[in-house]
Amino acid sequence: AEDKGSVDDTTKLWEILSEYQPRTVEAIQKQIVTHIEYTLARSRFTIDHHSAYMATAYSVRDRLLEYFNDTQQYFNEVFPKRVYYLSIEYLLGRTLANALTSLNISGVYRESLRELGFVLEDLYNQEQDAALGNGGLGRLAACYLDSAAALDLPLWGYGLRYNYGMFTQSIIEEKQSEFPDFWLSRGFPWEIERLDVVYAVNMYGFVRKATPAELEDGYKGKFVWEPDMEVLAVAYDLPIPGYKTNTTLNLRLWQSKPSHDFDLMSFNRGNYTAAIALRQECENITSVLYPDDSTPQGRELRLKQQYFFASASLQDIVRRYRKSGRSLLEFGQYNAIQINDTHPAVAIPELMRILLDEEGLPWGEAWAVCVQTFAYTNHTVLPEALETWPVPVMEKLLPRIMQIIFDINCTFLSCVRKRFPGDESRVERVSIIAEGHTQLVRMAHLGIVGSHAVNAVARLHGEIIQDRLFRDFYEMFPKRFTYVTNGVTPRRWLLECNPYLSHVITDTLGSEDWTKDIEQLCRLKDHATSRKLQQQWLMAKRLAKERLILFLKTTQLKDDPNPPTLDPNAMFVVHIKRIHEYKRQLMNILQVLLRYLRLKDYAELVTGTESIPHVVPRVIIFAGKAAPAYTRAKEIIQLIVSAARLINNDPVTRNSLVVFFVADYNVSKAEILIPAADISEHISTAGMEASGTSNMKFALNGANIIGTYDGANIEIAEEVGKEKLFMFGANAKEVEDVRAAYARGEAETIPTDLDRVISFIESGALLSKEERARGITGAGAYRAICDEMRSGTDYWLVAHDFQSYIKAQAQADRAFANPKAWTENSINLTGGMAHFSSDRSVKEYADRIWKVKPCPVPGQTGSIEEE
Ligand code: F58
Repeated sequence: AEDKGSVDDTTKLWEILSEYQPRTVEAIQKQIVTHIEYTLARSRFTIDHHSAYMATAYSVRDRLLEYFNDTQQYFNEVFPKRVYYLSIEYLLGRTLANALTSLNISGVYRESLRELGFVLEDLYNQEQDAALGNGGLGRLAACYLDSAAALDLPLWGYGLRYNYGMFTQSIIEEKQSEFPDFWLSRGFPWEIERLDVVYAVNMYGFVRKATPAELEDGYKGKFVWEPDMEVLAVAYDLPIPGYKTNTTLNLRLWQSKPSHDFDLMSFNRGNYTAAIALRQECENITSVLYPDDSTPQGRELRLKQQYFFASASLQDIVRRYRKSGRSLLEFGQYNAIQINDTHPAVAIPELMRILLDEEGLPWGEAWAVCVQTFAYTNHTVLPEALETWPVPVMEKLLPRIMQIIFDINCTFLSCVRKRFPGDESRVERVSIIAEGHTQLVRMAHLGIVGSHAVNAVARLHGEIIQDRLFRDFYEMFPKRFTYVTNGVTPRRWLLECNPYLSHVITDTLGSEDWTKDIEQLCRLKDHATSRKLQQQWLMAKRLAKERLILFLKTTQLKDDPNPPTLDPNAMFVVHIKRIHEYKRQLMNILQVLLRYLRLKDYAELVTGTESIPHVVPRVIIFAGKAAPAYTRAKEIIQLIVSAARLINNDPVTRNSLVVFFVADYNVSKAEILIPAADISEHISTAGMEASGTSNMKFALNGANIIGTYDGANIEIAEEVGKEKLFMFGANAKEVEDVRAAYARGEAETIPTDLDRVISFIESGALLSKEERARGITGAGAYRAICDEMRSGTDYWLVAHDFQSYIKAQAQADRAFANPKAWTENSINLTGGMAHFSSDRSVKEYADRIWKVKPCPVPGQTGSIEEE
């Protein structure tokens, strides 16, 4: 970067560099064709949809890069306080539509492509999802990047460039099977490889004291880490365009690669096989995203990923800051680093290592810089999901980091002892190191101790972490704790995914300003009773349903010889998220089975009719992935799939009830499912779902919520009025009480309706043909589920909440039967969702936690094309 080349007069260079590409149809067409010929080396005889997509993407990328370069240059000039968002996951989904929308050039591209013989929307479908995340946490990170760019905040994201993203899910013999997702196989046109941005990351080896000779030579630290392995981190930059602004931010993803220097080190010399194996080990670090949604694997590779990520990012951040020539003591005034859950928390001791060993700062000053810089977001209260690392593992892999963590802990615990003399049990509770047979590093404790702010992701979640999970810490640092309720970007999750409704909204409000100034949405409520709007609203919903039906027909039902008919007038109920016991997909499918049994009862009474009268027909859709090692979650998927098979093939009920499990749920499928829903399910056991974000996406698209008093459901209910939603079940406090009663041995008798469904499963009704052929009888694969339901003490309170859930479902049926009132309600839901835009969330982080201000890139007026 220091090498400016040998040209003295750069006037010409600058002149050309500051020319923006024209945005005319003709210029765009030329550029696309140029990419077809020169970038992809295709001829007119070999151009297909995929190469047309690639060429279009490259041409859009060229435009993005103009803004990107201007933005980075402007940030360097102004040198505002910057934010770095560290997340080990980003669930980005597709980019093309998003980039076109942000640059406001979809129309001119559509036109350009049309003349070249392509339909823009067809090209969207050529793009593979970038699925570098598991679920909500990774998708939240992606929404926050979008909002930070739209708000002109000087923010960069850092992450890992996994070769294999979230696994591909197939349903084979009614069970989940996982396949690798090699998302890069057909090329990823959006990134910029930065072979010149490379850092070495140390691993293994030992730590020794610096020698007097080294100190004399200018070495600044007291300790020297002699690593046994050195891995290189290469940067890949992904431009993040801001919606209708010049700002284009950066998501920098690191890929691991072996270091050549290290091959030449003495112990490798001559041992060719070992050297190759070592190179492989280095490459493996960013090879695969961990598909675990519940428990840390305790695997060394995962820790390697985390440290590799933290170290490369921190080295990059410190280097950028140092270039400005400012003092490291002011580092925290110019840099805020947000750690997204504990996965990047090892960045805290890593910054300490850089400041102590490489920069020679004294401990106290280095620590003050750390705490001022870092902030930590917690996303879970599930104890099994709170990360810990065995000390021996960390000591072996990261000897210097382990030493620093021990020192941090020692200093921290002496403060605790001073404040609470004699309270050794408190010391044990808050220690970063958990004592026991094997000592463990508690990453959440490290995150809290090393940050100036710790935030939950919804209000209830905030209360739970203060009162229960981190109570001792809250007593020590009450000001450190806060919550920022999650939000979702209205661009991807309404404007792009639901063009029908967006059009209606823009038409009603008289402008498209709501896409940037989300408060405008509130004005929809003034029109909720308008007949005209209600009709348009219904039509938009219908179009979204038709699109989903088409999708199901061409995928799911493609090979079905006897597919169920899908009626767009039916109530579409959607339950999509990771499969987990606490999210209670089980409760939903049991309810569906009860509905089925009741329909059968009813049909018996009214025999001879084509369809069952006076019943609100339902299309019920489930989707989601189970962690590959999570047996119970996989049994739940199997239960849903086999129930769907039974129900969809029953001629008696099939006009009133259809059930799907849509395989391989991802962001682009969510974009089809969410706009089509009339109702969505957010039915976690209260106190367990930190926030939830799909609840917001559904309500934004006018879908109602059947939900528990959990996470952000509570705040949504407050915002729109809880009578507008279908809320049910035990609240967080009651869940605690019920569990305490269970623990005392006070089992509950299970409700009759639930008993009926369980008996039905136990009768063998859901066994597959193959299972029957193998002589299996009874509950088969669902034995454990049935037993747990019958126990009367199930930990997730499915049995306890069942009856009130059934009631909520019945209320929904009744409400849906009145389309006018339903539609009015739906308009009011969308109108009430302004608060759940990620623009609002990111503003809160910026004001309250990061203390950063927007830094709008001036840019050339008119450089953004108005359509
Ligand atoms: C989710 N966590 C929460 N974790 O469950 C959800 O309530 C919340 O809305 C969302 O974060 C955003 O705050 C979540 O998605 C993961 O996927 C982890 C990935 C790494 C392994 C452990 C789970």
